[in-house]
Amino acid sequence: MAYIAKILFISLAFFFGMGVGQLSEVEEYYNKDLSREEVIEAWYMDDSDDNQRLPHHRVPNEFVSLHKLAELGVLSWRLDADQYETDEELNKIRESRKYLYMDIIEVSPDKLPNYEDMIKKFFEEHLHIDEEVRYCLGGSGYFDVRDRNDAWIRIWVKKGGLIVVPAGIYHRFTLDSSNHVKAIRLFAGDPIWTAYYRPHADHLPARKQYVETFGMITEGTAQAINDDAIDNVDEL
Ligand code: KMT
Ligand code: NI
Repeated sequence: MAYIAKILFISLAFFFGMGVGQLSEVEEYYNKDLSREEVIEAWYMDDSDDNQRLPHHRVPNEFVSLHKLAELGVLSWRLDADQYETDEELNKIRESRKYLYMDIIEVSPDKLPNYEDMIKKFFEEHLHIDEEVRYCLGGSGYFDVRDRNDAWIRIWVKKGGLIVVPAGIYHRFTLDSSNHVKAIRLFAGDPIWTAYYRPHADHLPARKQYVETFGMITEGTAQAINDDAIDNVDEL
């Protein structure tokens, strides 16, 4: 499907008379997106209360594009997780977004203290007054976020995927059936992990700010926000 979309996109670019140089830029941008989609996939969830670690696709599937996620303030990158200790791309993201703090969390029955409690807490719908930034180094997991109509979008983050869940968005996390994830937690400033559970967080300034910023956004603006975030990083 993605392949067909790519061919179509490039044919259109030709049709509209882009030069070869321009085309390779377009293609490079498009390839970047396609490759990001290998480690970050999103879809609307079904309504079943079955095992939270199952994918919960709707029938038929309803995938959600990374641009659509950006409309909700959810940003993402793909990086080389095997090089995270010396990765210039990661450093650029950290510099431009001020993620000075970083640590590693491993979620699995034998690695995380209070595993059962933590797993329950992660999956309760909540928000934070700061961004939740996670970079997956191994394993995988699901970040679920609410869209503007309060429907759940499931975001599957795998090795190499870096995700920014914006301040004030209602969300939750669960492991998938692989039962293991190792991730870097990034934070701008001194880390605050406090979760405010729904509905008690509705009155918080961070929630109001989120709704104001992303509640009525148009597609064009969202695209600009995401492009701007990625460009800012590339410029450094
Ligand atoms: C969180 O805050 O939900 C987590 O840290 C989940 C584990 S990180 C992949
Ligand atoms: Ni959270």
